[in-house]
Amino acid sequence: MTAAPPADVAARATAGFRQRYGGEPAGRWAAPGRVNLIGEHTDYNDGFVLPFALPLRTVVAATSRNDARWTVWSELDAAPVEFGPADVDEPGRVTGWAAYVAGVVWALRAAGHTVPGARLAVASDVPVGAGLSSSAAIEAAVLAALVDLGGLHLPTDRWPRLAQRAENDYVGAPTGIMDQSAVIRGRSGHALLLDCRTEEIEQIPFDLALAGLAMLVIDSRAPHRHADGEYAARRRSCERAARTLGVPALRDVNITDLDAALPKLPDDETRRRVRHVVTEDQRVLDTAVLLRAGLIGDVGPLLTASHASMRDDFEITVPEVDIAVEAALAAGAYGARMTGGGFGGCVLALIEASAADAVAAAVATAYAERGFAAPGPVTVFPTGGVTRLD
Ligand code: GAF
Repeated sequence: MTAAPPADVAARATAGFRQRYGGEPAGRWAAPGRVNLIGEHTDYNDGFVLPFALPLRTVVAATSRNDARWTVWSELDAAPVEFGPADVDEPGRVTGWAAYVAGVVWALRAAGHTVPGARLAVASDVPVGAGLSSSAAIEAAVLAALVDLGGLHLPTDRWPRLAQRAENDYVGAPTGIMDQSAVIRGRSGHALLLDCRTEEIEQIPFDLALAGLAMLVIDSRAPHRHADGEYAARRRSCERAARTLGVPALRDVNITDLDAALPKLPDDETRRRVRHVVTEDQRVLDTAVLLRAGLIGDVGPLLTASHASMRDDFEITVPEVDIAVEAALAAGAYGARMTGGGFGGCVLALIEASAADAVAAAVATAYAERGFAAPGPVTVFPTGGVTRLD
């Protein structure tokens, strides 16, 4: 099964705009979801990640208005949400999905920009709660719309930090820079190697079709259990460990120093958290070496090792994702791992292009045997980042 083409979602955004506001939008802006090939919970440790943008998009149809107010309608809700400067300037006042929109307005204002009032209609094919960065997609699409509508001077390489601030400081989620970077800076046919400390990037060719391969993304449909609290706890644990080790961030613990560093940590749990981050950074760099050499099929074992590290050391997987990984590997996947923040979400499996149906069926059977809700498999390929459609 292939992802829905972007035209459908763009048409829905336009229809929503016409119905809510009357008339035509001044433009439409689209931003993708992302999948992370490898490098989990390394971004807020100043480390390395290797995500790519997905062919599933969020589209914002918008027009400016003369007063400093923002009205947003989304497919997620019947009624639009309206807010003004007083709501925006007090982080947390706008809640739910609209908080991501208010957060972008807030972050732009906090950076000194005069943000135009706007009417926006949002449609999305990026599933919410599946760990595919639906939040970064709406942030990026809204940001692009407001920058264009207001004629703001804001180079795109500054967009990821700004969108991250919206999420960290307005919405209150202590996430890193990976998702916003992937959905803004992603390039078609490439995976994005990002140094999360310097924000330097390398676009690495990642042509699955040329290699006769495919990437299957399987929505585990596991309900997110305590995801927000557990994510924040992992982050705190990593930051405490870095302080104990006397380094700015865990990125500064080299793989060759790991054995010497672990005994300095106070308990087994912290040692396992650190081991995950340090080995995961190395797996990202090793994956990048293989991709540069065009050896896509060879990254499979690194993906599977990443999953084991998340399961055993970082403890962020749940039975549904572990079973999906096991079933995909048993059905012949070269490698498989959970992708994203954890506690549910999606599993990706690197497979022969011809094996998509068989691997998806194997996972579905394993789920049925355990009484899990049916998984949602889809094949994906790297697409470009945020863009103006028209
Ligand atoms: C979530 C966060 F938003 C990212 O910043 C990243 O930490 C990821 O979890 C885990 O790698 O998607």
